[in-house]
Amino acid sequence: ENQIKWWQKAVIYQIYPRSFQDSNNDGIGDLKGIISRLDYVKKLGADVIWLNPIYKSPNMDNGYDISDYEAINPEFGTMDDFDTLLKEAHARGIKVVMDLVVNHSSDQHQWFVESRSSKDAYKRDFYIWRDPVDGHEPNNWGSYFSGPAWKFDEATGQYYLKLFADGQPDLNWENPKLRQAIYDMMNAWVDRGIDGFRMDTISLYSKRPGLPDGPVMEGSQYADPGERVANGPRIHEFIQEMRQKVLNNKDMITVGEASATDIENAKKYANLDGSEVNMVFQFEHVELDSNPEPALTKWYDQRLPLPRLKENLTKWQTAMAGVAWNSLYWENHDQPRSVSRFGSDKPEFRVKSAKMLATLLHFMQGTPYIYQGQEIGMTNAKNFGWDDFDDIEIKNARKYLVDRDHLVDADTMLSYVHYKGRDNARTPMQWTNGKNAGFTEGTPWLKLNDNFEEINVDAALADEDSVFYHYQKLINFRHNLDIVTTGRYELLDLDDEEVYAYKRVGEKEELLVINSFVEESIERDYQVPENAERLISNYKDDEGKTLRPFESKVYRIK
Ligand code: TEU
Ligand code: CA
Repeated sequence: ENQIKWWQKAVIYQIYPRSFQDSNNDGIGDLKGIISRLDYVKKLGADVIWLNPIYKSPNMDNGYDISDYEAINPEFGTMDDFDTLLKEAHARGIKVVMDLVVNHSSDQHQWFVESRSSKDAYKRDFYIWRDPVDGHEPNNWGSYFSGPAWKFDEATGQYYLKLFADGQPDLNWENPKLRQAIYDMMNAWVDRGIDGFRMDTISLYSKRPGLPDGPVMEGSQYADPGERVANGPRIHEFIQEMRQKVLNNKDMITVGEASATDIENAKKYANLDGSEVNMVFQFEHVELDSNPEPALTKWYDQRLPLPRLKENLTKWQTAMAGVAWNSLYWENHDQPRSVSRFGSDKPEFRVKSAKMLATLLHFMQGTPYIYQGQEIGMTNAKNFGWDDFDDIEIKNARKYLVDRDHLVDADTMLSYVHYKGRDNARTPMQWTNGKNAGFTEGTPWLKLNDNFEEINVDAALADEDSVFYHYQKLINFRHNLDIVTTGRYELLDLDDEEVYAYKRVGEKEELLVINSFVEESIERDYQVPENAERLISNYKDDEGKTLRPFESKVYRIK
């Protein structure tokens, strides 16, 4: 029998530092702000915080373009502030996970400055340079942020690969000197006392030899970068090497962000034998509601039929069991607000559906992640117009897909962005109903969601029926009820389009988890025995077979 590891019973709270809490009123969240809110995280009950990148960066992609991996971005504070944050978190029993962004750096990083300086620079091969082909890009790969995956550099007359923004050149993992430089940098952070890494775009490090063209996506001039690049031939070798050179024998928590990763690869990354990382973020369940036109990728505003979500999550629950470990998430800084996407943000259903989604996820097998604001049911920011967005992914979608390629008109794209855009999750945290929701006294770097007068932490803490206290209870169950970690997952009624019900089956007991996704009352008979104990629900009472709007309940059956 596998022994339960601490991170299999842990709940992780994700902090997007820019938008969490500003301490000096420059409109940008910072480390001192985070320190001042650690008691809040503790009250929620989370075991770990994961910080989005806080390193030095010109912020082309909000810190995912790093110009110095060993320096704190002055906007966020100093290294002393960071050490204080670490100390204060540890004093509260909270672990700290740092983002690790090493598929690419910023074009301002010293490595790239040297690399681009001449064709025979010592660090030339820290990045991926190719000659033009017939005056064009070296291959047909598209960028994740729309447009081509290559940028021409006048200085040496070559292109460099950049799967994301122009300012994010891809690092060349084939080069052992580069890999060693990354491991040295990681070890410096380990020595500082951090507790783990969330590894950005882990599936993209190993590029296929020769960088071959791919099939062009219908309606586009580019090949899908995910299919071309993800899980390349040396990827598991690289991760195992990293494990040996940095992480071995250390009780750290590691999660790989693995876009375009299937079960087979996930089983290797997140294998319980500990050879690579503890767990991965898989992307399938957040890509089911993508546009049927491949060239429009994620940009869409239609809901997916519930059976498709059930089928997908069930596949991951079942295939990983006993072999590897899942991460569980609805939200992060790249995803829209779950209550707007999978539940309902109508005032009469927001709290009910936010709790329902929380219960559905938190009784599954894996390590749950809560993204800041999710625990109070924050919603998508529908008050944003084209001039309000900051996110480069949104801006490039407008530039390439609307203005250059005319794949959709601007109004349709705006509707897609309101549904799926990343800025929905990046609006400042809503602490109070006062000025700028208590985030800053200055001018916030990104507009607030205009519903902060109703939806804020003060209100949530004052209401014993709030989404916040629901999450608190769920975290408690994970800590105290082993079956949440170990039970066998069993889906009920795949074809039911209105209810997502499943069981967790243990040796002596089982849990029955019932979640309605509809705004009406419906009838369902799950043959709940008389002596079943109702562990948690989003309604005060139980009407048995009648499920009220977004009703969610969990029975413990012995
Ligand atoms: O995201 C990686 C990733 O796969 C993105 O394409 C993601 O799918 C997209 O943002 C969703 O629309 C990571 C970070 O989480 C993201 O914030 C960064 O922008 C990206 O890497 C580049 O570093
Ligand atoms: Ca600040």
